[in-house]
Amino acid sequence: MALERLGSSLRSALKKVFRASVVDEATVKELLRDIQRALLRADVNFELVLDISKRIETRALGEKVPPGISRREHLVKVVYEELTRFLGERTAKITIEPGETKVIMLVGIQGSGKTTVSAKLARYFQKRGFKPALVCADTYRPGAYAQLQQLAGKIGIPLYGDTRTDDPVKIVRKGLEHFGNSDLVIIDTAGRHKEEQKLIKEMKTLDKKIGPDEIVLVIDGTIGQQAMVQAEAFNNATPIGSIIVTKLDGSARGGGALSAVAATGAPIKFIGSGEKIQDIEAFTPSRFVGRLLGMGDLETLLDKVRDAEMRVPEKKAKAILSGKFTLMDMYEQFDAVRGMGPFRKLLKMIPGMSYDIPEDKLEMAEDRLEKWRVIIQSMTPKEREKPKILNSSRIRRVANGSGTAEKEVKELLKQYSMMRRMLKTLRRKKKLPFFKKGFSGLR
Ligand SMILES: Nc1nc2c(ncn2[C@@H]2O[C@H](COP(=O)(O)OP(=O)(O)OP(=O)(O)O)[C@@H](O)[C@H]2O)c(=O)[nH]1
Ligand SMILES: [Mg+2]
Repeated sequence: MALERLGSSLRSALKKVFRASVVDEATVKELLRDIQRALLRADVNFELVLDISKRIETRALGEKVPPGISRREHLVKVVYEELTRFLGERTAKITIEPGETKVIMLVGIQGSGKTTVSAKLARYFQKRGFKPALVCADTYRPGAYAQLQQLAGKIGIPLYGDTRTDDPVKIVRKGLEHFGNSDLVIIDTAGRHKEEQKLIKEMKTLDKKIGPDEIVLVIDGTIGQQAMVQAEAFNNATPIGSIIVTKLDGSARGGGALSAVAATGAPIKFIGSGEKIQDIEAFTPSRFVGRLLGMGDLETLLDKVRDAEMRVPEKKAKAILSGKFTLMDMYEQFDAVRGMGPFRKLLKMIPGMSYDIPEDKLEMAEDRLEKWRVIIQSMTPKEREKPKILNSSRIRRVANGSGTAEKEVKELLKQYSMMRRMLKTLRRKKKLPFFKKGFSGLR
Protein backbone atom coordinates (compact mmCIF):
# COMPACT_ATOMS: atom_id res chain seq x y z
CA MET A 1 0.00 0.00 0.00
CA ALA A 2 1.14 3.44 0.84
CA LEU A 3 4.70 4.43 1.39
CA GLU A 4 6.10 1.66 -0.75
CA ARG A 5 9.46 3.30 -0.99
CA LEU A 6 9.91 4.00 2.68
CA GLY A 7 8.88 0.43 3.43
CA SER A 8 11.26 -1.08 0.96
CA SER A 9 14.25 0.97 2.08
CA LEU A 10 13.56 0.12 5.71
CA ARG A 11 13.26 -3.52 4.80
CA SER A 12 16.51 -3.54 2.91
CA ALA A 13 18.19 -1.83 5.85
CA LEU A 14 16.95 -4.63 8.09
CA LYS A 15 17.98 -7.23 5.59
CA LYS A 16 21.55 -6.10 6.00
CA VAL A 17 21.20 -6.78 9.69
CA PHE A 18 20.01 -10.29 8.96
CA ARG A 19 22.86 -10.92 6.61
CA ALA A 20 25.58 -9.56 8.86
CA SER A 21 27.71 -12.33 10.30
CA VAL A 22 27.84 -10.59 13.67
CA VAL A 23 25.70 -7.85 15.06
CA ASP A 24 28.02 -5.33 16.66
CA GLU A 25 28.31 -1.60 17.04
CA ALA A 26 29.25 -1.17 13.39
CA THR A 27 26.11 -3.03 12.30
CA VAL A 28 24.00 -0.80 14.48
CA LYS A 29 25.64 2.34 13.14
CA GLU A 30 25.12 1.29 9.58
CA LEU A 31 21.50 0.43 10.24
CA LEU A 32 21.00 3.83 11.82
CA ARG A 33 22.46 5.58 8.80
CA ASP A 34 20.17 3.60 6.50
CA ILE A 35 17.12 4.34 8.60
CA GLN A 36 17.96 8.04 8.73
CA ARG A 37 18.33 8.17 4.99
CA ALA A 38 15.06 6.32 4.44
CA LEU A 39 13.12 8.56 6.80
CA LEU A 40 14.56 11.77 5.41
CA ARG A 41 13.68 10.70 1.93
CA ALA A 42 10.11 10.16 3.06
CA ASP A 43 10.12 13.80 4.19
CA VAL A 44 10.27 13.08 7.88
CA ASN A 45 11.36 16.12 9.85
CA PHE A 46 15.11 16.27 10.50
CA GLU A 47 14.78 16.75 14.27
CA LEU A 48 12.44 13.82 14.50
CA VAL A 49 14.86 11.66 12.55
CA LEU A 50 17.69 12.57 14.90
CA ASP A 51 15.49 11.89 17.86
CA ILE A 52 14.44 8.45 16.72
CA SER A 53 17.90 7.35 15.71
CA LYS A 54 19.29 8.46 19.02
CA ARG A 55 16.70 6.41 20.83
CA ILE A 56 17.37 3.36 18.72
CA GLU A 57 21.08 3.71 19.24
CA THR A 58 20.86 4.11 22.99
CA ARG A 59 18.63 1.10 23.36
CA ALA A 60 20.38 -1.12 20.85
CA LEU A 61 23.80 -0.55 22.34
CA GLY A 62 22.84 0.00 25.95
CA GLU A 63 20.09 -2.45 26.77
CA LYS A 64 20.84 -5.88 28.08
CA VAL A 65 19.60 -8.43 25.60
CA PRO A 66 17.11 -10.69 27.38
CA PRO A 67 17.85 -14.38 27.42
CA GLY A 68 16.35 -16.33 24.56
CA ILE A 69 16.63 -13.46 22.14
CA SER A 70 19.52 -12.97 19.79
CA ARG A 71 21.21 -9.60 19.46
CA ARG A 72 19.85 -9.49 15.95
CA GLU A 73 16.29 -9.96 17.07
CA HIS A 74 16.71 -7.45 19.81
CA LEU A 75 17.90 -4.85 17.33
CA VAL A 76 14.96 -5.42 15.03
CA LYS A 77 12.60 -5.33 17.98
CA VAL A 78 14.01 -1.99 19.09
CA VAL A 79 13.59 -0.56 15.60
CA TYR A 80 10.05 -1.82 15.45
CA GLU A 81 9.16 -0.43 18.85
CA GLU A 82 10.76 2.93 18.31
CA LEU A 83 9.15 3.44 14.92
CA THR A 84 5.84 2.54 16.49
CA ARG A 85 6.34 4.92 19.37
CA PHE A 86 7.22 7.56 16.86
CA LEU A 87 3.81 7.26 15.25
CA GLY A 88 1.95 7.48 18.51
CA GLU A 89 1.71 4.83 21.16
CA ARG A 90 -1.98 4.84 21.61
CA THR A 91 -4.45 3.59 19.10
CA ALA A 92 -7.20 6.14 18.73
CA LYS A 93 -10.66 5.05 17.75
CA ILE A 94 -13.96 6.55 16.82
CA THR A 95 -16.35 4.95 19.25
CA ILE A 96 -20.09 4.81 18.97
CA GLU A 97 -22.21 4.21 22.04
CA PRO A 98 -25.35 2.16 21.59
CA GLY A 99 -28.53 4.19 21.69
CA GLU A 100 -26.80 7.44 20.93
CA THR A 101 -26.41 9.49 17.80
CA LYS A 102 -22.78 10.34 17.34
CA VAL A 103 -22.16 13.43 15.26
CA ILE A 104 -18.85 13.77 13.48
CA MET A 105 -17.90 16.87 11.54
CA LEU A 106 -15.19 16.70 8.93
CA VAL A 107 -13.09 19.76 8.23
CA GLY A 108 -10.02 20.38 6.14
CA ILE A 109 -8.53 22.64 3.54
CA GLN A 110 -9.58 22.59 -0.06
CA GLY A 111 -9.27 19.24 -1.77
CA SER A 112 -7.84 17.42 1.23
CA GLY A 113 -10.29 14.58 0.80
CA LYS A 114 -13.20 15.40 3.13
CA THR A 115 -15.99 14.31 0.84
CA THR A 116 -14.23 11.08 -0.06
CA VAL A 117 -13.51 10.38 3.61
CA SER A 118 -17.16 11.04 4.59
CA ALA A 119 -18.29 8.29 2.27
CA LYS A 120 -15.43 5.99 3.24
CA LEU A 121 -16.19 6.38 6.94
CA ALA A 122 -19.89 5.82 6.39
CA ARG A 123 -19.17 2.62 4.58
CA TYR A 124 -16.61 1.56 7.18
CA PHE A 125 -19.17 1.79 9.98
CA GLN A 126 -21.97 0.41 7.87
CA LYS A 127 -19.87 -2.72 7.34
CA ARG A 128 -19.53 -3.01 11.07
CA GLY A 129 -23.22 -3.08 11.65
CA PHE A 130 -23.96 0.57 12.35
CA LYS A 131 -26.48 2.82 10.67
CA PRO A 132 -24.57 5.84 9.48
CA ALA A 133 -26.03 8.82 7.65
CA LEU A 134 -24.42 11.66 5.74
CA VAL A 135 -25.08 15.36 5.71
CA CYS A 136 -23.69 17.58 3.01
CA ALA A 137 -23.00 20.97 4.56
CA ASP A 138 -20.83 22.14 1.71
CA THR A 139 -22.80 25.00 0.25
CA TYR A 140 -19.72 26.55 -1.22
CA ARG A 141 -18.56 24.36 -4.05
CA PRO A 142 -21.04 23.80 -6.85
CA GLY A 143 -21.55 20.11 -7.33
CA ALA A 144 -20.57 19.22 -3.77
CA TYR A 145 -23.97 17.72 -3.05
CA ALA A 146 -24.00 15.76 -6.29
CA GLN A 147 -20.54 14.37 -5.52
CA LEU A 148 -21.58 13.08 -2.14
CA GLN A 149 -24.91 11.90 -3.48
CA GLN A 150 -23.16 9.76 -6.02
CA LEU A 151 -20.86 8.23 -3.42
CA ALA A 152 -23.65 7.69 -0.90
CA GLY A 153 -25.88 6.15 -3.55
CA LYS A 154 -23.27 3.57 -4.40
CA ILE A 155 -23.16 2.24 -0.86
CA GLY A 156 -26.77 2.85 0.08
CA ILE A 157 -26.18 5.43 2.79
CA PRO A 158 -28.90 8.01 3.39
CA LEU A 159 -27.87 11.57 2.67
CA TYR A 160 -29.35 14.89 3.64
CA GLY A 161 -28.60 18.12 1.87
CA ASP A 162 -30.29 21.16 0.42
CA THR A 163 -28.91 22.88 -2.62
CA ARG A 164 -31.30 25.80 -2.27
CA THR A 165 -29.79 27.26 0.84
CA ASP A 166 -26.29 28.51 1.49
CA ASP A 167 -26.44 28.22 5.25
CA PRO A 168 -24.55 25.12 6.38
CA VAL A 169 -25.77 25.43 9.96
CA LYS A 170 -29.37 25.31 8.88
CA ILE A 171 -28.71 22.26 6.76
CA VAL A 172 -27.00 20.46 9.59
CA ARG A 173 -29.82 21.20 12.05
CA LYS A 174 -32.36 19.85 9.61
CA GLY A 175 -30.13 16.90 8.83
CA LEU A 176 -29.77 16.00 12.49
CA GLU A 177 -33.53 16.12 12.96
CA HIS A 178 -33.88 13.93 9.96
CA PHE A 179 -31.38 11.35 11.16
CA GLY A 180 -32.35 11.20 14.82
CA ASN A 181 -32.44 7.41 14.60
CA SER A 182 -29.02 6.90 13.11
CA ASP A 183 -26.14 5.96 15.35
CA LEU A 184 -23.68 8.01 13.38
CA VAL A 185 -24.09 11.22 11.42
CA ILE A 186 -21.15 12.35 9.34
CA ILE A 187 -21.08 15.96 8.24
CA ASP A 188 -19.08 16.92 5.18
CA THR A 189 -18.18 20.60 5.21
CA ALA A 190 -16.84 22.98 2.60
CA GLY A 191 -13.15 23.21 1.88
CA ARG A 192 -13.29 26.91 1.46
CA HIS A 193 -9.75 27.60 2.56
CA LYS A 194 -6.28 27.03 1.35
CA GLU A 195 -4.56 27.81 4.62
CA GLU A 196 -4.81 26.96 8.28
CA GLN A 197 -5.79 30.20 9.98
CA LYS A 198 -9.03 30.74 8.17
CA LEU A 199 -9.91 27.11 8.29
CA ILE A 200 -9.52 26.97 12.04
CA LYS A 201 -11.60 30.10 12.45
CA GLU A 202 -14.43 28.71 10.42
CA MET A 203 -14.18 25.40 12.18
CA LYS A 204 -14.63 27.10 15.54
CA THR A 205 -17.70 28.92 14.32
CA LEU A 206 -19.25 25.75 12.98
CA ASP A 207 -18.35 23.92 16.15
CA LYS A 208 -20.12 26.50 18.28
CA LYS A 209 -23.25 26.45 16.19
CA ILE A 210 -23.45 22.75 15.53
CA GLY A 211 -21.83 21.18 18.58
CA PRO A 212 -20.61 17.92 17.04
CA ASP A 213 -19.29 15.14 19.27
CA GLU A 214 -16.09 14.97 17.35
CA ILE A 215 -14.30 17.10 14.81
CA VAL A 216 -12.09 15.33 12.35
CA LEU A 217 -9.43 17.18 10.46
CA VAL A 218 -8.71 15.66 7.08
CA ILE A 219 -5.12 16.21 6.00
CA ASP A 220 -3.71 15.56 2.57
CA GLY A 221 -0.73 13.25 3.15
CA THR A 222 1.07 14.44 0.04
CA ILE A 223 2.06 17.67 1.78
CA GLY A 224 4.59 15.76 3.88
CA GLN A 225 5.94 17.34 7.04
CA GLN A 226 4.04 20.54 6.39
CA ALA A 227 1.15 18.64 7.91
CA MET A 228 2.58 19.58 11.29
CA VAL A 229 1.42 23.19 11.05
CA GLN A 230 -2.13 22.13 10.37
CA ALA A 231 -2.19 19.43 13.00
CA GLU A 232 -0.74 21.74 15.61
CA ALA A 233 -3.15 24.61 14.96
CA PHE A 234 -6.02 22.17 14.99
CA ASN A 235 -4.89 20.37 18.11
CA ASN A 236 -4.64 23.68 19.96
CA ALA A 237 -8.03 24.83 18.75
CA THR A 238 -10.20 21.90 19.74
CA PRO A 239 -10.15 19.31 22.50
CA ILE A 240 -12.47 16.97 20.60
CA GLY A 241 -10.42 16.59 17.50
CA SER A 242 -8.87 13.72 15.68
CA ILE A 243 -7.14 13.41 12.36
CA ILE A 244 -7.39 11.41 9.18
CA VAL A 245 -4.45 11.51 6.80
CA THR A 246 -5.38 10.80 3.20
CA LYS A 247 -3.69 10.07 -0.10
CA LEU A 248 -1.02 7.89 1.42
CA ASP A 249 -1.06 5.78 -1.70
CA GLY A 250 1.65 6.71 -4.06
CA SER A 251 2.87 9.59 -1.95
CA ALA A 252 6.57 9.48 -1.25
CA ARG A 253 6.05 11.96 1.57
CA GLY A 254 3.44 10.10 3.55
CA GLY A 255 5.94 9.16 6.23
CA GLY A 256 6.61 12.83 6.75
CA ALA A 257 2.94 13.62 7.09
CA LEU A 258 2.19 10.80 9.51
CA SER A 259 5.17 11.42 11.75
CA ALA A 260 4.62 15.16 11.76
CA VAL A 261 1.02 14.76 12.84
CA ALA A 262 1.91 12.16 15.45
CA ALA A 263 4.55 14.49 16.86
CA THR A 264 1.91 17.06 17.72
CA GLY A 265 0.14 14.53 19.88
CA ALA A 266 -3.03 14.74 17.82
CA PRO A 267 -4.58 11.31 17.44
CA ILE A 268 -4.64 9.86 13.94
CA LYS A 269 -7.68 7.64 13.70
CA PHE A 270 -7.79 6.57 10.10
CA ILE A 271 -5.67 6.72 7.01
CA GLY A 272 -6.83 6.91 3.43
CA SER A 273 -4.88 5.10 0.79
CA GLY A 274 -6.75 5.36 -2.48
CA GLU A 275 -9.62 6.88 -4.33
CA LYS A 276 -11.91 3.92 -3.90
CA ILE A 277 -14.46 3.85 -1.18
CA GLN A 278 -12.89 0.88 0.60
CA ASP A 279 -9.45 2.47 0.71
CA ILE A 280 -9.56 3.43 4.34
CA GLU A 281 -8.19 1.74 7.39
CA ALA A 282 -8.19 2.32 11.11
CA PHE A 283 -4.75 3.54 12.04
CA THR A 284 -2.83 1.38 14.45
CA PRO A 285 0.80 2.45 14.74
CA SER A 286 2.16 -0.98 15.65
CA ARG A 287 0.31 -2.63 12.84
CA PHE A 288 1.29 0.02 10.40
CA VAL A 289 4.97 -0.21 11.25
CA GLY A 290 4.80 -3.99 11.19
CA ARG A 291 3.62 -3.84 7.65
CA LEU A 292 6.12 -1.20 6.70
CA LEU A 293 8.84 -3.49 7.95
CA GLY A 294 7.35 -6.46 6.16
CA MET A 295 6.19 -8.43 9.13
CA GLY A 296 2.98 -10.17 8.22
CA ASP A 297 -0.01 -8.82 9.97
CA LEU A 298 -2.77 -11.22 10.63
CA GLU A 299 -4.82 -8.78 12.62
CA THR A 300 -5.14 -6.50 9.65
CA LEU A 301 -5.94 -9.45 7.49
CA LEU A 302 -8.69 -10.57 9.81
CA ASP A 303 -10.02 -7.05 9.80
CA LYS A 304 -10.16 -7.07 6.03
CA VAL A 305 -11.84 -10.43 6.07
CA ARG A 306 -14.47 -9.07 8.40
CA ASP A 307 -14.89 -6.38 5.88
CA ALA A 308 -15.48 -8.76 3.02
CA GLU A 309 -19.22 -8.95 3.36
CA MET A 310 -18.77 -10.61 6.70
CA ARG A 311 -18.27 -14.01 5.20
CA VAL A 312 -16.28 -14.71 8.30
CA PRO A 313 -18.57 -13.54 11.07
CA GLU A 314 -17.13 -11.79 14.07
CA LYS A 315 -17.74 -14.84 16.25
CA LYS A 316 -15.79 -16.99 13.91
CA ALA A 317 -12.90 -14.59 13.78
CA LYS A 318 -12.81 -14.79 17.56
CA ALA A 319 -12.94 -18.56 17.42
CA ILE A 320 -10.07 -18.53 14.97
CA LEU A 321 -8.05 -16.34 17.25
CA SER A 322 -8.81 -18.57 20.18
CA GLY A 323 -7.36 -21.58 18.41
CA LYS A 324 -10.19 -23.22 16.51
CA PHE A 325 -8.78 -22.85 13.08
CA THR A 326 -9.74 -25.41 10.47
CA LEU A 327 -8.75 -25.81 6.86
CA MET A 328 -12.20 -24.55 6.07
CA ASP A 329 -11.44 -21.35 7.93
CA MET A 330 -8.29 -20.93 5.95
CA TYR A 331 -10.20 -21.51 2.77
CA GLU A 332 -12.88 -19.02 3.74
CA GLN A 333 -10.27 -16.45 4.57
CA PHE A 334 -8.57 -16.82 1.24
CA ASP A 335 -11.87 -16.88 -0.55
CA ALA A 336 -13.05 -13.74 1.18
CA VAL A 337 -9.76 -12.09 0.50
CA ARG A 338 -9.97 -12.91 -3.19
CA GLY A 339 -13.20 -11.00 -3.59
CA MET A 340 -11.58 -7.88 -2.31
CA GLY A 341 -9.90 -6.42 -5.30
CA PRO A 342 -6.18 -5.83 -5.39
CA PHE A 343 -5.27 -9.22 -4.15
CA ARG A 344 -1.58 -8.63 -3.96
CA LYS A 345 -2.10 -5.81 -1.48
CA LEU A 346 -3.68 -8.33 0.83
CA LEU A 347 -1.37 -11.14 0.10
CA LYS A 348 1.36 -9.10 1.64
CA MET A 349 -0.48 -9.24 4.90
CA ILE A 350 -0.60 -13.01 5.12
CA PRO A 351 2.04 -14.03 7.59
CA GLY A 352 4.74 -16.16 6.12
CA MET A 353 4.11 -14.72 2.73
CA SER A 354 4.88 -11.20 3.62
CA TYR A 355 8.59 -10.95 3.63
CA ASP A 356 9.85 -9.53 0.45
CA ILE A 357 7.82 -11.02 -2.35
CA PRO A 358 8.89 -9.94 -5.81
CA GLU A 359 6.09 -9.14 -8.24
CA ASP A 360 6.38 -12.29 -10.33
CA LYS A 361 6.34 -14.40 -7.21
CA LEU A 362 3.15 -12.69 -6.18
CA GLU A 363 1.51 -13.83 -9.34
CA MET A 364 2.64 -17.36 -8.63
CA ALA A 365 1.18 -17.09 -5.18
CA GLU A 366 -2.14 -16.12 -6.66
CA ASP A 367 -2.08 -19.18 -8.88
CA ARG A 368 -1.19 -21.32 -5.97
CA LEU A 369 -4.11 -20.10 -3.92
CA GLU A 370 -6.41 -20.96 -6.77
CA LYS A 371 -5.00 -24.48 -6.68
CA TRP A 372 -5.50 -24.69 -2.95
CA ARG A 373 -9.08 -23.75 -3.40
CA VAL A 374 -9.64 -26.70 -5.73
CA ILE A 375 -7.78 -29.01 -3.39
CA ILE A 376 -9.84 -28.00 -0.38
CA GLN A 377 -13.00 -28.44 -2.38
CA SER A 378 -11.97 -32.01 -3.11
CA MET A 379 -11.83 -32.88 0.55
CA THR A 380 -14.64 -34.30 2.61
CA PRO A 381 -16.15 -32.00 5.24
CA LYS A 382 -14.53 -34.10 7.90
CA GLU A 383 -11.10 -33.71 6.38
CA ARG A 384 -11.54 -29.97 6.21
CA GLU A 385 -12.51 -29.86 9.88
CA LYS A 386 -9.70 -32.15 10.97
CA PRO A 387 -6.85 -32.06 8.47
CA LYS A 388 -4.90 -34.33 10.82
CA ILE A 389 -6.75 -37.34 9.49
CA LEU A 390 -5.31 -36.81 6.05
CA ASN A 391 -3.02 -39.81 5.78
CA SER A 392 -1.18 -40.70 2.60
CA SER A 393 -4.04 -42.61 1.00
CA ARG A 394 -6.43 -39.75 1.64
CA ILE A 395 -3.90 -37.31 0.28
CA ARG A 396 -3.62 -39.40 -2.87
CA ARG A 397 -7.38 -39.39 -3.28
CA VAL A 398 -7.59 -35.62 -2.82
CA ALA A 399 -4.76 -35.06 -5.28
CA ASN A 400 -6.48 -37.23 -7.85
CA GLY A 401 -9.83 -35.61 -7.26
CA SER A 402 -8.47 -32.11 -7.67
CA GLY A 403 -6.13 -32.86 -10.53
CA THR A 404 -3.09 -31.80 -8.54
CA ALA A 405 0.05 -33.50 -7.35
CA GLU A 406 0.30 -35.05 -3.90
CA LYS A 407 3.14 -32.69 -3.28
CA GLU A 408 0.79 -29.77 -3.70
CA VAL A 409 -1.70 -31.18 -1.25
CA LYS A 410 1.08 -31.62 1.26
CA GLU A 411 2.24 -28.10 0.70
CA LEU A 412 -1.21 -26.81 1.48
CA LEU A 413 -1.28 -28.82 4.67
CA LYS A 414 2.08 -27.42 5.61
CA GLN A 415 0.88 -23.87 5.10
CA TYR A 416 -2.16 -24.69 7.17
CA SER A 417 -0.19 -25.98 10.11
CA MET A 418 2.10 -23.00 9.85
CA MET A 419 -0.81 -20.60 10.10
CA ARG A 420 -2.26 -22.61 12.91
CA ARG A 421 0.94 -22.54 14.83
CA MET A 422 1.21 -18.84 14.27
CA LEU A 423 -2.27 -18.25 15.57
CA LYS A 424 -1.30 -20.10 18.70
CA THR A 425 1.69 -17.85 19.14
CA LEU A 426 -0.53 -14.89 18.58
CA ARG A 427 -2.71 -16.04 21.39
CA ARG A 428 0.10 -16.60 23.79
CA LYS A 429 1.99 -13.42 23.11
CA LYS A 430 -0.43 -10.63 22.85
CA LYS A 431 2.41 -8.32 22.05
CA LEU A 432 4.57 -8.36 18.95
CA PRO A 433 2.66 -11.28 17.55
CA PHE A 434 4.69 -11.76 14.43
CA PHE A 435 8.03 -10.71 15.56
CA LYS A 436 9.22 -14.19 16.33
CA LYS A 437 7.47 -15.67 13.41
CA GLY A 438 8.70 -13.22 10.90
CA PHE A 439 12.29 -13.34 11.86
CA SER A 440 13.25 -16.37 13.86
CA GLY A 441 14.02 -18.26 10.69
CA LEU A 442 16.66 -15.74 9.89
CA ARG A 443 18.46 -15.79 13.15
N1 LIG B 1 -5.13 8.80 -4.46
C1 LIG B 1 -5.98 9.24 -3.56
N2 LIG B 1 -6.85 10.20 -3.88
C2 LIG B 1 -7.70 10.63 -2.95
C3 LIG B 1 -7.73 10.10 -1.64
N3 LIG B 1 -8.70 10.74 -0.95
C4 LIG B 1 -9.25 11.63 -1.80
N4 LIG B 1 -8.66 11.59 -3.02
C5 LIG B 1 -8.93 12.39 -4.21
O1 LIG B 1 -8.68 13.75 -3.93
C6 LIG B 1 -9.59 14.58 -4.63
C7 LIG B 1 -10.28 15.51 -3.65
O2 LIG B 1 -11.09 14.75 -2.79
P1 LIG B 1 -12.41 15.30 -2.13
O3 LIG B 1 -12.94 14.24 -1.23
O4 LIG B 1 -13.33 15.86 -3.14
O5 LIG B 1 -11.79 16.47 -1.27
P2 LIG B 1 -12.56 17.57 -0.43
O6 LIG B 1 -11.74 17.89 0.73
O7 LIG B 1 -13.96 17.18 -0.20
O8 LIG B 1 -12.53 18.78 -1.48
P3 LIG B 1 -13.34 20.16 -1.31
O9 LIG B 1 -14.70 19.81 -0.87
O10 LIG B 1 -13.28 20.78 -2.67
O11 LIG B 1 -12.57 20.94 -0.33
C8 LIG B 1 -10.54 13.66 -5.34
O12 LIG B 1 -10.14 13.55 -6.67
C9 LIG B 1 -10.38 12.34 -4.62
O13 LIG B 1 -10.64 11.25 -5.46
C10 LIG B 1 -6.79 9.06 -1.31
O14 LIG B 1 -6.70 8.55 -0.19
N5 LIG B 1 -5.94 8.68 -2.32
MG1 LIG C 1 -15.73 18.16 -0.57
